[in-house]
Amino acid sequence: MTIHVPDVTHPLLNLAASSSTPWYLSNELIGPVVGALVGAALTFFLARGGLNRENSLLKTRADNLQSERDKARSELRAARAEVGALRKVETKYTEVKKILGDSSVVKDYDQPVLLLGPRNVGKTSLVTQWHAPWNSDTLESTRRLLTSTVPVFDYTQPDAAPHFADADVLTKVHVHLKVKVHDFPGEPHLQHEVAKVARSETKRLREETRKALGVVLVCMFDAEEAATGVSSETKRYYNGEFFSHLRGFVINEAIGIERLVVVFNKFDLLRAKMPGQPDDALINECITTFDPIIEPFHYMCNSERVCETITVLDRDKLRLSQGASVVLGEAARGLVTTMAGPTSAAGLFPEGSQATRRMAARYPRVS
Ligand SMILES: Nc1nc2c(ncn2[C@@H]2O[C@H](COP(=O)(O)OP(=O)(O)O)[C@@H](O)[C@H]2O)c(=O)[nH]1
Ligand SMILES: [Mg+2]
Repeated sequence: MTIHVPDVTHPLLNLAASSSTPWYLSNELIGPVVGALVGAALTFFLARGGLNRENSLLKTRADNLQSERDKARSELRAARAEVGALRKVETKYTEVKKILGDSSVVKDYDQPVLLLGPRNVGKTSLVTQWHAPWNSDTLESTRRLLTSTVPVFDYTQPDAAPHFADADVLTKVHVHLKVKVHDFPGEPHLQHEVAKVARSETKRLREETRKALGVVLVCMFDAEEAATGVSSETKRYYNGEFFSHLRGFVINEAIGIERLVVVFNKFDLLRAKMPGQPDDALINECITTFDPIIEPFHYMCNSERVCETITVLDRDKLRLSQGASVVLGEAARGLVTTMAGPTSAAGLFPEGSQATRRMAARYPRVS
């Protein structure tokens, strides 16, 4: 049997064999171990220092985030309160808007109408027929300008105007169209008033409606004069000075003439003077008699704006009265057409009761 003897050449065995110091206390072994331990300790301490720093940074960040969150929370609370308050305002505003929307605005537009003609021709009788056809009082002669308004047409425009209390709310507009009648005295020496009123009324109407409208002239004649001859009163009233004065203002557009309505009043007297003649022939008789007198007007306004009609306005014979509503319709036609449209204007006239336009056919168009 063979006994195996360890190989004494192994360094460790050799070491142990060669010294009295135990092998685990030898310098060769301790040095690296201590080095490793010191290294590990250093690494440990360094790493711990780094972690501490990181930790405190994280803590600072966490603190910051928390205060930001608190701030955001309180802002959210404030914003919620504000939203609540605004909702209340919104509810109130919606209610107010509805009430404003249901309300309406009233607008009045007046067509100026100037009644012209010598004394006793029937100017005041015409106004009385427009206002109170049942009134049979004897009229006093008109010594000064009398002005009054007569309603002619009302209509409603939906969503037409911003409400004065809130421009975002559109409200209905109830429009009242009227004629504003100026009943002048028939004396020629008081005629300067006519041009003055025509100028101020043209200006007012254009400003109010923002349309190129003008005044309506109603020129009245005593139809009986077609049989008896034109009276000196009529000739004196419609004199050259009167026309040239007006013409100056028409040319420089201070006066706009919307319509010229020629009225042959007291037609009952003409019928009595020329019995057996149809009205149509009598109208032609009037045109032949009076047209030369008002001829200068034809050169002041477009002939399309000229029309003529017959009237009987005697309050003693109310049953026979005729034509007052035709004159009113013709006077209002321009304003109603411009503001409410041609269909509304057509409704102003009962079937077949419009003025004729025979005089206009005798003249060239002027603009
Ligand atoms: N026969 C008749 N008389 C009338 C007619 N129109 C008015 N008159 C009368 O004529 C007179 C003068 O009328 P008025 O209206 O005061 O005329 P104005 O001076 O132009 O205002 C009054 O007595 C009226 O009754 C009519 O168509 N026929
Ligand atoms: Mg009068």
